[in-house]
Amino acid sequence: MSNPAPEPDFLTSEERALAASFLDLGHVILPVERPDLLARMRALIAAAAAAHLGLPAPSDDGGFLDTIHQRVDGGGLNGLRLAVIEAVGRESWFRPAYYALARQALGHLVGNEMAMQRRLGLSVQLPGDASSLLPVHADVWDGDSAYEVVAWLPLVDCFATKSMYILPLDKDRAVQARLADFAQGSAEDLYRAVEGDARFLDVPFGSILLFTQTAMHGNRINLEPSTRWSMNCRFKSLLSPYADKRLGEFFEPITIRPATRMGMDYRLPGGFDG
Ligand SMILES: O=C(O)CCC(=O)C(=O)O
Ligand SMILES: [Fe+2]
Repeated sequence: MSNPAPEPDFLTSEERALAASFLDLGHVILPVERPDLLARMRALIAAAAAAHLGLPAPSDDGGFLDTIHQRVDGGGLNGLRLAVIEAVGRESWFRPAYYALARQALGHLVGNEMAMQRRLGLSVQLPGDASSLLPVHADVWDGDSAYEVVAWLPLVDCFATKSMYILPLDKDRAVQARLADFAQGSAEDLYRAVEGDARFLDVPFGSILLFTQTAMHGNRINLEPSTRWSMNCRFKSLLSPYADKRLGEFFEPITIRPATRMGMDYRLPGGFDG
């Protein structure tokens, strides 16, 4: 006798498992869906960084990025970052490739009609450098929509202080409920209060972190001997509420389905009462 077929349900078991994990922790870490594209993306970035420094494209992209602090110091860092981000912006395939790294997971977590951040973020953190740190924050406190998911992509192995930290949702919500108690203090005071619960995420190259920026997160001085390179990009359901970061400015629609396009374009005829 064969087993009876399972009851039909609206969500697949895969969707259910990913949702449960995201809603429980506020983040998930997954293997990228297109390692081939990830390799191309990193090669472009390594070549752009090398060109900015007057060097030939490296043969070992990961090793080159990991050791970039041997070739640039804190003073040259922002120029390097901007040159790389500009090179990325010139490649029209780069954002579709970024999306393709987590297409299925974003479909499960966000939706199948999405808006994507137009300009990708790039973070480079040299060992011991305190100049580009992000103190503990939730982006939603400062003009982002609560409906966003951040896709955070390591270009080298990121772990411990070379990575970012985030609070698990239960701890985060408990602190946010009494955030007024911290209003007089500094961001560092707030960090001290949550430090014990902060999880520095282990996100090796080849994986991608999807997190809610409604949970407190940030980074600390990179105490590892190698340089952190990561990108970040926000995705949201196209028709979900927007905050300060508007559709058409900060966000661009990437997957409008035909029924939505039909609805957006349709105008009711005037002067006709049925
Ligand atoms: O990359 C980091 O360390 C923090 C990133 C962040 O705050 C964000 O993407 O919202
Ligand atoms: Fe953030």
